Amino acid sequence: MLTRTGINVFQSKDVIKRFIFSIAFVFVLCCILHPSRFASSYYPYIKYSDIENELEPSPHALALVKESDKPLCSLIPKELETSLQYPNESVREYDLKYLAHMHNIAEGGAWEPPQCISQHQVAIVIPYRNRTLQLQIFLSYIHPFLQKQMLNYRIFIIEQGTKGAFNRAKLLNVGYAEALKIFPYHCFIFHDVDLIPQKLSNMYACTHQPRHMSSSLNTFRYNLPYEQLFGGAVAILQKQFELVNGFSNFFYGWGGEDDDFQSRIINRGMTLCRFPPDVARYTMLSHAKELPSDNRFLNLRLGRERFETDGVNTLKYTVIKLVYYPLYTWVLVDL
Ligand code: NGS
Repeated sequence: MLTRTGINVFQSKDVIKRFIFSIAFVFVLCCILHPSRFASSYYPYIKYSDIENELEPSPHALALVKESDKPLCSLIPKELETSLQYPNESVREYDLKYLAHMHNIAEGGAWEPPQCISQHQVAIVIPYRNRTLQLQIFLSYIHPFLQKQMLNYRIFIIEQGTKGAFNRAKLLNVGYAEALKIFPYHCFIFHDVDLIPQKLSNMYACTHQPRHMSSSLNTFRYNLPYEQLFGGAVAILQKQFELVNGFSNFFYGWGGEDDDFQSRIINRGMTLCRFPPDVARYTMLSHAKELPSDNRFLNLRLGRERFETDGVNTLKYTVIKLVYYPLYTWVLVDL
């Protein structure tokens, strides 16, 4: 049968079918190449108004308040909306000494609100080697930031004392183990030293589900490069970290350890969450890009078989030095 234009009706149906098929094919391809654009609900963004409901208070703090004459601090202090200045990049040793004094920071970089009992008892663990200037900028910025959030916190700098490839994940496991020797923290924040949070509403506290904190980063033009990204700065409850057996100790060199950690969490039936992109905004301090490790994909693939046998339950290290500096607890470690 011919139409007025002379095209066979069956032929034209075929053209339409092919057209629809091509569109579907391109769509599937786009989904594969850019999962973050098409699967934005894969891990939920918590609504701004729900942030308070999602925060998990420390049971230890709730027990403490019964024996104290101080009241509980609110979960989120008021007046947290303000944007912050970019940190001062020309910070000096002298400024840092002054900071500890001015902000009543206890030895080892610990602080808690004087007027109430914080509901968040947080260990901030930073893996470190050779980034003096970034550390100074970070410390001068983060202490006043955390105090405005009324947290009970301590900053741990875990430095790899040995040469050779850097092992970010193992240092974080060490930070976890060393922190628990000092205080029963209920919440852990694993944080790179080059990340500067831009919004005070980005609470440095734990949510019911593990949270990817640095999801809106200037170097990624405030977009997620891929949906499963769980690196940079993350918050997880102590009990959840123990349940997933912490990080793998196998990842020497750059890349993959955070993806493995993400798989451990999902494998244990948890999900990830994120604060809204305009809250989870970070600036990255500039530095040269690390060379990716050749083993990272292999480690990642084999990692699944090691969730139970490689982690905090098999962690071995030697503390070379542990010093309570005015702005942080420093653990120099031989991995
Ligand atoms: C992935 C890495 C992650 C890393 C992420 C973002 O490719 O470890 O890039 O890196 N995974 C693997 O290499 C397997 S970033 O651009 O922030 O330096 O966190």
